[in-house]
Amino acid sequence: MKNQISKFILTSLIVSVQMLTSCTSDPETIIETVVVTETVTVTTTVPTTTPTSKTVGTGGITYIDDAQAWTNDRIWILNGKVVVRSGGSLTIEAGTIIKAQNGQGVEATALVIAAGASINAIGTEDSPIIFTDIEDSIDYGDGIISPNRKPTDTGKWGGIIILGNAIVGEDGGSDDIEGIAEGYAWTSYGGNDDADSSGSFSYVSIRHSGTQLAGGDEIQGLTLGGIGSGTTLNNIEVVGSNDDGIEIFGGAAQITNIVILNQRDDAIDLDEGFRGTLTNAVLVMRSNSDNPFEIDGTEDSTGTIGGSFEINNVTVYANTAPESGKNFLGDWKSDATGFTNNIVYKNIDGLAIKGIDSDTYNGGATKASLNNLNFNKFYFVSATSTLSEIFTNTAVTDYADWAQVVSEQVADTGADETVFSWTLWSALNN
Ligand SMILES: [Ca+2]
Ligand SMILES: [Ca+2]
Ligand SMILES: [Ca+2]
Ligand SMILES: [Ca+2]
Repeated sequence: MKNQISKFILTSLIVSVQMLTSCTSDPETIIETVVVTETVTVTTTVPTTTPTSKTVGTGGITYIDDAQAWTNDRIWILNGKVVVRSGGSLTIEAGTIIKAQNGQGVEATALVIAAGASINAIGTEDSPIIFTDIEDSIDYGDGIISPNRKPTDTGKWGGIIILGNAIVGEDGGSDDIEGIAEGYAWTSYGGNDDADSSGSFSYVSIRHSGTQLAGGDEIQGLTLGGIGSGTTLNNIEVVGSNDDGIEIFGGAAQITNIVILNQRDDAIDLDEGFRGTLTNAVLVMRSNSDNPFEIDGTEDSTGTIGGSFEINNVTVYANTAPESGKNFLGDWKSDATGFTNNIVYKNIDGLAIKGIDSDTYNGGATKASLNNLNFNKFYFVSATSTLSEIFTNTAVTDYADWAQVVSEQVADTGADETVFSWTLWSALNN
């Protein structure tokens, strides 16, 4: 502190000399330059004006109803449910690290963006936004890899829920999001606007989520309910979710560039007549993962609210040493309709598809009619597996029209992995 004062006085003297020189030489101006070469070494600790962390929430439910911004000059700590309600907005600066408290059950921490609210979390390839748990010691300057957390650590906090007003295949066209609470305005999602925007969510890594919330339900790393196509969703990584990686309830979201690593249940889970698209994904199973895809259809009992999904360009890294009853290769069920296209599976020896709902299976292997369940370009990379083994749990008989076993990956099939250099998955593998 003393040295800092000395520096201030020196600076003041220089300014004074220049002013005096100017005044006394009027009207002819002479500018005299004083060069200070003395080096001032600060040896005392200067108190910082910003705290190294800031806590949001008090352990119960905390509402954000205005415009808030979380910046990358401190660690943001979430404590309990932090809910951005309709009309509110949350901006998260590129590179920001957010850590969630470890509370269980009703005390579990989650970030909820309600329908009518917006999130603007826009990271970059060089500065992604990281959501993790409070015991993760990662700090600014550590890069993408945590010094202490393992990528298989799961269930340390709740997760992120974003809700909107797009069409949802549920009785009455709306629902309360599962696993968090019921009967609040902010838990409801679904409406009539498939072009609805909930903001932007880009270059975000979500880690170690999936602790049990109220009601004993777990939520996924990222839960989307009734999200419209006006929402920007791209470059999203979910690591170590204790439930699904991303679960989507209805809506028309268009999501690109996804990495799901080490989830316990399903990597991508679609429900309630999702009518959007998922494009370019890498899905990496651990020994106790369930499926890369768990796809359900509409839950509207009147049958009037349908909706067909599209999944394109995915590489699935299955697990060569799965636990008993784990690591299936996908489950399309409950009248799911949509198109799954250009999927590469690796590390699949001994594994099989869990099921393909025969009620809506078209077998046409094209998306000519999206009100059916269609598949195209499935590649199983294996030296030992056969198609009949892979499809043994299904009633499908014409799989050879759209699926093949290949000895190595065919060029330009599956995901474009070059876009994932910013992810933890890429850092761990390179
Ligand atoms: Ca789930
Ligand atoms: Ca499952
Ligand atoms: Ca699931
Ligand atoms: Ca589901």
